[in-house]
Amino acid sequence: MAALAAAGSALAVPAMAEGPTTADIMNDANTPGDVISYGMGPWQQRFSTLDKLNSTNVSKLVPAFAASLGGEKQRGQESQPIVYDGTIYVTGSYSRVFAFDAKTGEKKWEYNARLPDGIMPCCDVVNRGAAIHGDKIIFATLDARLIALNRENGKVIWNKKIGDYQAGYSATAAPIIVKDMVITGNSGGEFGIVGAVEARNVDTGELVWHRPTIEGHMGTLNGQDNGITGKTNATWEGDLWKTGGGATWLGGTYDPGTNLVYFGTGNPAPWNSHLRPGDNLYTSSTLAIDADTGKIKWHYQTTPHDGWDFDGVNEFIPFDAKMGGKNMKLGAKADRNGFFYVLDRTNGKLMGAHKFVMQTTWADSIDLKTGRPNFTEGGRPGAPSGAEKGEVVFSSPSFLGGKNWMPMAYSQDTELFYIPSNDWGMDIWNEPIAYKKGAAYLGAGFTIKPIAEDHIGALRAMDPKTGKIVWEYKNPAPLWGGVLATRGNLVFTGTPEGYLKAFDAKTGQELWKFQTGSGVVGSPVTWEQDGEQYVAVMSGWGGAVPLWGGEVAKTFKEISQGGMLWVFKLNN
Ligand SMILES: [Ca+2]
Ligand SMILES: [Ca+2]
Repeated sequence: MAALAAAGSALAVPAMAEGPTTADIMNDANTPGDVISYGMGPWQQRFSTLDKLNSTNVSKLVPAFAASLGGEKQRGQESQPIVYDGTIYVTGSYSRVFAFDAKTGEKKWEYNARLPDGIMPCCDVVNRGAAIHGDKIIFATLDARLIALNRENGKVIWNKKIGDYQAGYSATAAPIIVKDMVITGNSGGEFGIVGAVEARNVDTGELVWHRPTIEGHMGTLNGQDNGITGKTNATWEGDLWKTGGGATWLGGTYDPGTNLVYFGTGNPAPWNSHLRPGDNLYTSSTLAIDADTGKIKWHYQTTPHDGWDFDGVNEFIPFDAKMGGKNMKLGAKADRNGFFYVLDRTNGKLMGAHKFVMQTTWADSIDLKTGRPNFTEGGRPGAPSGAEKGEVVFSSPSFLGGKNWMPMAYSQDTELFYIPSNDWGMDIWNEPIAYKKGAAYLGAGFTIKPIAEDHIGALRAMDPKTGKIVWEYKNPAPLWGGVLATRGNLVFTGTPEGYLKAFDAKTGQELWKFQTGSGVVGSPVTWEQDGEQYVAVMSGWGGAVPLWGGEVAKTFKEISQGGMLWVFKLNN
């Protein structure tokens, strides 16, 4: 009876969740008064229609306030702010969430996840952002959990495990909201985990569907078996698919028109490719997954039989354009492997593939008919013999990629993609390795090296129709932050040297910069508040580069750590 009474009262007084609905989130790109999704809209183009701040007045952009994440926990701050109803929400390093007053910067609340000893993030203790829905802020933690907080007070509403951290699972991506579900991936490709995409009920956190990314593993839908991914042993020999990697560690995008969720997948495990002959599906790929059924509709593999740690996780950004005289539904990805791919987003057909970096040693070009790379002879590191390491090869891009996690932007005005890229190479070799739960599973070694005298980082404006680089800005240290484009003819991105910079979107001319006191590896956003246009970005140097940078580390050895939210507006 008690249960019935409770149900009755719930019906009589429906628990109306105040706050953004799924419909509001789908419309985020058209509502410049708030930022309620990662990427500023389900397509994640990171384009704002605001133009009060523009290339003629950006020189008058000044800080409105700054807010510290405080404490002793610094390291990489890769988050993108969420702005809603007078509050700015940011995630911080070490699985923290903060709510700040959007007018004053005063802290409203802070949530610190209690992380166990023995978490195994490969590439710093970062987090890339939260999702907002109704009364909740939802984010992923380094011990592979998804947590929903009450956005008014930071109290936990639900807390769900998405992987076993003791087996190397973790999570750092911003979740996305699709049809009242929260959809997320997992991290841990360097530990022989199995990549997956999963959808949960946003109100309860209960699992709706789970789709592994490695062939042979069973998916689920509403607690029932939902078909094996691919066909067991079709592109993997023996048992290696059981610990095959393919982590979906960067999250995904969503296209309401096709109802497809696009997630990239990471490297096959281990790195030593001689142990796993075959294409190793669906690693180093983009997967298009039906949002309702959790089934893979199409896939495109950027690096078949990867041997360089060319994770294919980079964001796949839907855009509409005329190609070959036809209006096309397209999507683009700037891959770790140095090529920029344009696909038909309805079926995964390759429409174009162009280099966006100085050098690709592993493949010359991409065959537009087959969609496969034209591999370079001798470009793959050699097989170990017995206990001896295999032949060392010089490879470019380095495993940190022509572009890594940092999201590009697409301007609907210039019709260009703005790609935060890096020119660097590596010596790489293979070693013997066997899988052991919770231990690094590489079977490879590497040293990263610069390949240019004057830069590593390069922000590049790419015409997706022609593959032409329209302009580039070179930066001494590696670029590691996200990009924002606006209708004000502006492109913003941060540098490890501590600057947030603004460029002319058409010409690439640098128009403004501000020193934030630590490296900027977060993703900037913009919104309108009380009739004025604001810009916000996180500052705090870290991420994979200082951990794995090898010889390029000299470009950033003087940079201090930090943890600040910076907010700017025009000085009127
Ligand atoms: Ca909005
Ligand atoms: Ca990887």
